[in-house]
Amino acid sequence: MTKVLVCLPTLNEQQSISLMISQISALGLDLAVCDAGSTDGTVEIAKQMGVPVIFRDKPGKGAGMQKTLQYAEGQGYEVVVFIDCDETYPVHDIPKLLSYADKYHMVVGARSQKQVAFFNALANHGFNFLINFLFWGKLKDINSGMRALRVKTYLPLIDADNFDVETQISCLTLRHRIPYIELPINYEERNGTSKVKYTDGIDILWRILKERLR
Ligand SMILES: Nc1nc2c(ncn2[C@@H]2O[C@H](COP(=O)(O)OP(=O)(O)O)[C@@H](O)[C@H]2O)c(=O)[nH]1
Ligand SMILES: [Mg+2]
Repeated sequence: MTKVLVCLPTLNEQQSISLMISQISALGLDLAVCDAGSTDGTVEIAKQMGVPVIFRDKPGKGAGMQKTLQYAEGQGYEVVVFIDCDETYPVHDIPKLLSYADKYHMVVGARSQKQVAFFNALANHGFNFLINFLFWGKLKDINSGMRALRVKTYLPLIDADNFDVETQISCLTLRHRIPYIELPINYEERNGTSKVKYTDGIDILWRILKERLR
Protein backbone atom coordinates (compact mmCIF):
# COMPACT_ATOMS: atom_id res chain seq x y z
CA MET A 1 0.00 0.00 0.00
CA THR A 2 1.19 3.55 -0.78
CA LYS A 3 2.68 5.31 2.24
CA VAL A 4 0.95 8.67 2.60
CA LEU A 5 1.69 11.75 4.69
CA VAL A 6 -0.74 14.64 5.02
CA CYS A 7 0.91 18.02 5.58
CA LEU A 8 -0.62 21.21 6.94
CA PRO A 9 1.52 24.23 5.99
CA THR A 10 1.03 26.79 8.75
CA LEU A 11 1.72 30.39 9.59
CA ASN A 12 -0.32 31.56 12.58
CA GLU A 13 -3.35 29.28 12.13
CA GLN A 14 -4.16 28.93 15.83
CA GLN A 15 -7.90 29.31 15.14
CA SER A 16 -8.02 26.31 12.77
CA ILE A 17 -5.18 23.98 13.70
CA SER A 18 -7.01 21.83 16.28
CA LEU A 19 -10.01 21.19 14.06
CA MET A 20 -7.81 20.43 11.03
CA ILE A 21 -5.68 17.99 13.06
CA SER A 22 -8.72 16.22 14.54
CA GLN A 23 -10.43 15.86 11.17
CA ILE A 24 -7.31 14.49 9.47
CA SER A 25 -6.44 12.17 12.36
CA ALA A 26 -9.99 10.78 12.22
CA LEU A 27 -9.20 9.56 8.70
CA GLY A 28 -6.35 7.48 10.17
CA LEU A 29 -3.73 9.24 8.06
CA ASP A 30 -0.20 10.21 9.13
CA LEU A 31 0.09 13.95 9.58
CA ALA A 32 2.80 16.59 9.93
CA VAL A 33 2.66 20.34 10.30
CA CYS A 34 5.15 22.46 8.38
CA ASP A 35 5.44 25.75 10.20
CA ALA A 36 6.90 29.07 9.10
CA GLY A 37 7.59 30.54 12.53
CA SER A 38 4.09 30.97 13.97
CA THR A 39 3.92 33.13 17.06
CA ASP A 40 0.27 32.50 18.01
CA GLY A 41 0.54 29.05 19.58
CA THR A 42 -0.08 27.01 16.40
CA VAL A 43 3.06 24.93 16.95
CA GLU A 44 2.34 24.33 20.63
CA ILE A 45 -1.17 23.06 19.82
CA ALA A 46 0.18 20.73 17.12
CA LYS A 47 2.81 19.34 19.50
CA GLN A 48 0.25 18.89 22.29
CA MET A 49 -1.88 16.89 19.86
CA GLY A 50 1.12 14.68 19.08
CA VAL A 51 1.70 15.91 15.54
CA PRO A 52 5.31 16.22 14.31
CA VAL A 53 6.28 19.74 13.34
CA ILE A 54 8.69 20.40 10.49
CA PHE A 55 10.32 23.80 10.78
CA ARG A 56 11.22 25.89 7.78
CA ASP A 57 14.82 26.98 7.29
CA LYS A 58 13.66 29.70 4.90
CA PRO A 59 10.40 31.67 4.98
CA GLY A 60 7.63 30.93 2.49
CA LYS A 61 5.02 28.28 1.79
CA GLY A 62 7.05 26.85 -1.10
CA ALA A 63 10.16 26.51 1.07
CA GLY A 64 7.97 24.70 3.60
CA MET A 65 6.60 22.34 0.96
CA GLN A 66 10.14 21.53 -0.24
CA LYS A 67 11.21 20.82 3.32
CA THR A 68 8.18 18.57 3.78
CA LEU A 69 8.94 16.58 0.63
CA GLN A 70 12.52 16.07 1.90
CA TYR A 71 11.18 14.95 5.27
CA ALA A 72 8.69 12.62 3.57
CA GLU A 73 11.40 11.02 1.47
CA GLY A 74 13.55 10.48 4.56
CA GLN A 75 10.62 8.82 6.35
CA GLY A 76 9.75 6.57 3.39
CA TYR A 77 6.51 8.31 2.38
CA GLU A 78 5.62 8.03 -1.29
CA VAL A 79 2.85 10.62 -1.45
CA VAL A 80 2.28 13.90 0.42
CA VAL A 81 -1.15 15.52 0.54
CA PHE A 82 -0.83 19.25 1.16
CA ILE A 83 -3.92 21.02 2.45
CA ASP A 84 -4.20 24.64 3.65
CA CYS A 85 -4.74 24.88 7.39
CA ASP A 86 -7.64 27.34 7.22
CA GLU A 87 -10.82 25.21 6.93
CA THR A 88 -11.28 26.12 3.27
CA TYR A 89 -10.65 22.73 1.67
CA PRO A 90 -12.71 19.58 2.39
CA VAL A 91 -10.66 17.21 4.56
CA HIS A 92 -13.24 14.45 3.97
CA ASP A 93 -12.26 14.43 0.28
CA ILE A 94 -8.61 13.48 0.99
CA PRO A 95 -9.41 9.72 0.60
CA LYS A 96 -11.08 10.52 -2.75
CA LEU A 97 -7.87 12.25 -3.90
CA LEU A 98 -5.77 9.34 -2.65
CA SER A 99 -7.87 6.80 -4.55
CA TYR A 100 -6.31 8.32 -7.72
CA ALA A 101 -2.76 8.61 -6.39
CA ASP A 102 -1.56 5.25 -7.70
CA LYS A 103 -2.41 6.21 -11.24
CA TYR A 104 -1.55 9.93 -11.18
CA HIS A 105 1.56 11.67 -9.85
CA MET A 106 -0.50 14.75 -8.93
CA VAL A 107 -4.12 14.78 -7.80
CA VAL A 108 -5.58 18.26 -7.30
CA GLY A 109 -8.71 19.25 -5.43
CA ALA A 110 -10.01 21.78 -7.94
CA ARG A 111 -12.24 24.62 -6.76
CA SER A 112 -14.99 26.02 -8.88
CA GLN A 113 -13.89 29.65 -9.22
CA LYS A 114 -17.51 30.58 -8.34
CA GLN A 115 -16.66 29.60 -4.76
CA VAL A 116 -13.60 31.87 -4.62
CA ALA A 117 -13.73 35.57 -3.64
CA PHE A 118 -14.32 37.80 -6.69
CA PHE A 119 -10.86 39.35 -7.13
CA ASN A 120 -9.04 36.08 -6.40
CA ALA A 121 -11.28 34.30 -8.90
CA LEU A 122 -10.54 36.97 -11.49
CA ALA A 123 -6.80 36.56 -10.98
CA ASN A 124 -7.10 32.77 -11.00
CA HIS A 125 -8.99 32.84 -14.30
CA GLY A 126 -6.17 34.93 -15.77
CA PHE A 127 -3.41 32.69 -14.41
CA ASN A 128 -5.21 29.50 -15.48
CA PHE A 129 -5.65 30.90 -18.96
CA LEU A 130 -2.03 32.02 -19.25
CA ILE A 131 -0.56 28.73 -18.06
CA ASN A 132 -2.85 26.65 -20.27
CA PHE A 133 -1.98 28.87 -23.23
CA LEU A 134 1.79 28.80 -22.65
CA PHE A 135 2.06 25.11 -21.67
CA TRP A 136 -0.74 23.62 -23.77
CA GLY A 137 -2.72 22.50 -20.77
CA LYS A 138 -6.28 22.22 -19.55
CA LEU A 139 -5.84 22.95 -15.86
CA LYS A 140 -8.86 24.36 -14.05
CA ASP A 141 -7.26 25.42 -10.75
CA ILE A 142 -3.52 26.06 -10.98
CA ASN A 143 -3.29 27.52 -7.46
CA SER A 144 -5.30 25.04 -5.42
CA GLY A 145 -3.98 24.54 -1.89
CA MET A 146 -5.17 20.90 -1.78
CA ARG A 147 -3.13 18.43 -3.76
CA ALA A 148 -1.50 15.01 -3.48
CA LEU A 149 2.02 14.90 -4.90
CA ARG A 150 4.25 11.91 -5.57
CA VAL A 151 7.43 12.59 -3.59
CA LYS A 152 9.99 11.14 -6.00
CA THR A 153 8.51 13.07 -8.93
CA TYR A 154 8.19 16.50 -7.32
CA LEU A 155 11.05 16.68 -4.82
CA PRO A 156 13.70 17.18 -7.54
CA LEU A 157 11.56 19.69 -9.44
CA ILE A 158 10.28 22.29 -6.99
CA ASP A 159 12.42 25.29 -6.06
CA ALA A 160 9.80 28.06 -5.68
CA ASP A 161 9.88 29.31 -2.09
CA ASN A 162 6.77 31.42 -1.78
CA PHE A 163 3.13 31.51 -2.85
CA ASP A 164 4.29 30.90 -6.43
CA VAL A 165 4.92 27.26 -5.56
CA GLU A 166 1.56 25.89 -6.76
CA THR A 167 2.01 27.87 -9.97
CA GLN A 168 5.43 26.30 -10.47
CA ILE A 169 4.04 22.82 -9.80
CA SER A 170 1.31 23.43 -12.39
CA CYS A 171 3.79 24.67 -15.03
CA LEU A 172 6.22 21.81 -14.42
CA THR A 173 3.48 19.19 -14.50
CA LEU A 174 2.39 20.35 -17.94
CA ARG A 175 5.94 20.88 -19.22
CA HIS A 176 7.13 17.40 -18.19
CA ARG A 177 3.81 15.77 -19.10
CA ILE A 178 3.46 14.35 -15.63
CA PRO A 179 0.19 12.42 -15.29
CA TYR A 180 -2.28 14.41 -13.21
CA ILE A 181 -5.97 14.67 -12.51
CA GLU A 182 -8.12 17.45 -11.05
CA LEU A 183 -11.17 16.46 -9.01
CA PRO A 184 -13.93 18.94 -8.19
CA ILE A 185 -14.14 19.93 -4.51
CA ASN A 186 -16.07 22.38 -2.40
CA TYR A 187 -14.29 25.44 -1.11
CA GLU A 188 -15.41 27.33 1.99
CA GLU A 189 -14.65 30.79 3.28
CA ARG A 190 -11.41 31.07 5.22
CA ASN A 191 -11.19 31.05 9.00
CA GLY A 192 -8.66 33.81 9.88
CA THR A 193 -6.85 36.14 7.54
CA SER A 194 -5.13 35.17 4.28
CA LYS A 195 -1.36 35.49 4.21
CA VAL A 196 -1.38 36.22 0.50
CA LYS A 197 -0.62 39.80 -0.53
CA TYR A 198 -1.21 41.57 -3.83
CA THR A 199 2.51 41.41 -4.56
CA ASP A 200 2.24 37.60 -4.50
CA GLY A 201 0.19 37.99 -7.69
CA ILE A 202 3.23 39.60 -9.30
CA ASP A 203 5.40 36.72 -8.04
CA ILE A 204 2.99 34.27 -9.63
CA LEU A 205 3.00 36.09 -12.96
CA TRP A 206 6.79 36.30 -12.92
CA ARG A 207 6.96 32.59 -12.06
CA ILE A 208 4.84 31.66 -15.08
CA LEU A 209 7.14 33.65 -17.37
CA LYS A 210 10.30 32.22 -15.77
CA GLU A 211 9.02 28.66 -16.16
CA ARG A 212 8.18 29.33 -19.81
CA LEU A 213 11.66 30.75 -20.49
CA ARG A 214 13.50 28.04 -18.54
N1 LIG B 1 4.99 26.51 5.81
C1 LIG B 1 4.46 27.74 5.52
N2 LIG B 1 3.13 27.85 5.43
C2 LIG B 1 2.62 29.07 5.15
C3 LIG B 1 3.43 30.21 4.92
N3 LIG B 1 2.60 31.25 4.66
C4 LIG B 1 1.35 30.75 4.71
N4 LIG B 1 1.35 29.46 5.01
C5 LIG B 1 0.21 28.54 5.13
O1 LIG B 1 -0.12 28.15 3.82
C6 LIG B 1 -1.55 28.03 3.70
C7 LIG B 1 -2.02 28.94 2.58
O2 LIG B 1 -1.96 30.29 2.97
P1 LIG B 1 -3.27 31.20 2.90
O3 LIG B 1 -3.01 32.42 3.70
O4 LIG B 1 -4.45 30.37 3.27
O5 LIG B 1 -3.33 31.54 1.38
P2 LIG B 1 -4.66 31.65 0.48
O6 LIG B 1 -5.36 30.34 0.61
O7 LIG B 1 -4.15 31.87 -0.91
O8 LIG B 1 -5.43 32.79 1.05
C8 LIG B 1 -2.12 28.37 5.06
O9 LIG B 1 -2.34 27.18 5.76
C9 LIG B 1 -1.02 29.20 5.70
O10 LIG B 1 -1.01 29.13 7.10
C10 LIG B 1 4.83 30.07 5.03
O11 LIG B 1 5.61 31.00 4.88
N5 LIG B 1 5.30 28.79 5.30
MG1 LIG C 1 -6.01 29.34 2.21
